[in-house]
Amino acid sequence: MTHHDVIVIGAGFSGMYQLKRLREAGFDTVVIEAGDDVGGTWFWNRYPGARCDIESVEYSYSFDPQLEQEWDWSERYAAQPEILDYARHVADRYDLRRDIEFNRRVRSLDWDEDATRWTVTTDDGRSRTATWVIAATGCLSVPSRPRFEGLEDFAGEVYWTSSWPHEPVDLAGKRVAVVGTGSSGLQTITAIAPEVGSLVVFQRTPSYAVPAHNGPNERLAEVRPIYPEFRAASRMERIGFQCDAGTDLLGETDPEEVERRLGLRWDVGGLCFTSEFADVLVDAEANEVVAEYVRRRIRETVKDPDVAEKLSPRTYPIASKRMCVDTGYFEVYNRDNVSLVDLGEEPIRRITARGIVAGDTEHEVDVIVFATGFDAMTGALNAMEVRNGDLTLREKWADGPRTYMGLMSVGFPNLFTVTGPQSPSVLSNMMTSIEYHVDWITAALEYLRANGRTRMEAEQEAEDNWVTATNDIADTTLMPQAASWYMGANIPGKRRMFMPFLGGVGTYKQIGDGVAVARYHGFELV
Ligand code: NA7
Repeated sequence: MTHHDVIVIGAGFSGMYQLKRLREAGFDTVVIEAGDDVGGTWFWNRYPGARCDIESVEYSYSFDPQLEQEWDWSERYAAQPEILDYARHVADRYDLRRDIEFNRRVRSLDWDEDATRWTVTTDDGRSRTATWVIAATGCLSVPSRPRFEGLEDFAGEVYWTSSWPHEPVDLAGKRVAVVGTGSSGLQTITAIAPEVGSLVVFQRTPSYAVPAHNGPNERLAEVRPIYPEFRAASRMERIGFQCDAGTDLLGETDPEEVERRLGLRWDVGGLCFTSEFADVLVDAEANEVVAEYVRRRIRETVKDPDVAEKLSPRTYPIASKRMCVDTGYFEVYNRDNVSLVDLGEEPIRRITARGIVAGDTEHEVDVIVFATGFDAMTGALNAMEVRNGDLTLREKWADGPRTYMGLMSVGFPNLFTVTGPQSPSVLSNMMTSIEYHVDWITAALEYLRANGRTRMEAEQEAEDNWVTATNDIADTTLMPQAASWYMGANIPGKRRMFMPFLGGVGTYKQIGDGVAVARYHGFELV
C-alpha cells in the first residue's frame, strides 16, 4: 500500500494552498479530489449568476505578493467563471496538479493506533496510508436534496444549482420553476428572469438581501500598493474582511441618525450593511430597526404590495441566517413573466409529470431548478466513514459536532479539519480563515517533526471547554433564533447546534497563535 506523510482531502482553495505549503515544507503529500479539476465550491456551483458576495480584493489568496500584484479581478464581486479561472491559474502557477488525484472520492478513513497512521480508501476501492490526514472538504460541499414526492415523474429538465452541468443549459423561452431563495436561488432567479419564458419562484423563507452595487473593480488599484497592511487588517477583523464596523449602539442613537447611517451603508452595498452599529446581533430591538429598514426598501422596489410583503422576512432576526447580496433581485418581481409562490400559504404537495403542485394549483413548467442548499459544516466529514476502531465520527457527532478549535476532535488523532465546525469558517471571509488554518496546521506539523513526535490529538478537557465556549458565545447573540443552516436546521433530523465560532476571526487568531506558542496547549503530542 502506498504511504504518504500527508493526505489532503479536497482541492478547493483550502486543499490547494495546503498542498503548496506542505510541499514547500518537505512533506510527501497527495491530494484526493472528487471533481475533475481544482476549485471546490467554484468548480461545482456554476449556475447562472453565480458570484462571490465578498469583494474580490478580500476573497483571494494573500500568501504570494506577486500573485496579488499580477492577478486582475475585473469586478468588485467576482463571478464564478473568473474565480474558477483564478483557481486554475493557481494550480498551474505552482504546478499543483501533479500531486492531486482527481475523480476520486474518499469513502473511509481508518485509524491504526499501532502503526500511527490512517488508511484512506477511495470509491474506486483503492487504499493508501498516511501519517496525517487533512480534511479540506469544505463547509458547503454536500448538497441538500430534499425529497419531493413525484419528482421522478417530472417529464421536464431538473437542475440543482450545487451541481450545475458543465455544458451550457438553454433556458431561453422556457417555463422555469426555481425552488429555494437563499443566495444561490436569488442569483439564479435574477440571472435567468430576462431570458426565460416564465419564471415561478417557490419561496419557503424570504431572505434579507442588500444591494451589491457591483461594477468595475476600482478598489484593486487602491489596495494593491498597500496589500500587506490591508491583509493584516483583514486578519484581525471579526469577519475576516474589512467592514469599518461601528462601535455605537443603535439603541442609543437618534432615529434620524440611524436612518442616515443605514442609508450610507445601503449605498455602499454588501454584507457590511449590518456592521454600522455594534448591537444589531445582540439586541432584538436594534435588530428589528435594521430589519425593518430592509423591508421598507423591498416595499419601495416591488410594485405589488402583496408580493412585497411575501418577500419581506419577518420570522427571524436580520443576519441570523446568511444574508444575500443582490443585483436587482427584488426588481425581478416587477416583470410580467415572474411570479412568486409563498410556500407558507401554499406548500408543495407533489411534483407531477407537468410541474409542481403547491396548495391547490398545479404550476406547469418545462424546467425545475432546485437551489435548496447544503448539509453545512459537518456534511462532508460525516459523508465519509471516519473510524477509530468502534468509534465513528458520525456517532460521536450525533448530538452536534465536538472539536477543539474546529481543528481536531478527540478520538481521531492526526486528523485535521480546515475551517471545521467551531471555527469562524462560514461566518468569515473563507479565504482569511482557510489561510490561517493551513498556516497553523503546517506550522504544527513542522513543530512535531522537529521534535520527533508522530501523533497529535485534542485533549478532552480542551475540547469540552471549546464546545462550551462556542455555544456560550452564540447564546449571547440572536443567531440561534433562526432555523438556519448555521444551526443545522435545514437538514431533517440533524441536531440543532450553532456550529461556527462567533467570537471573531481576529480573536480566534489570537487564541490559535497563543495555543501554538504554548507548544500546542490542549493537544497531546506523542
Ligand atoms: P441556502 O442559503 O441554504 O438556501 C436554500 C434555500 O432553499 C432556502 O431558501 C431554503 O428555505 C430553501 N429550501 C430548502 N429546502 C427546501 C424545501 N424542502 N422546500 C422548499 N424550499 C427549500 O443555500 P444557498 O445555496 O442558497 O446558499 C448557500 C451559501 O452559499 C450562502 O449562504 C453563501 O454563503 C454562499 P429555508 O430558508 O430553509 O426555509
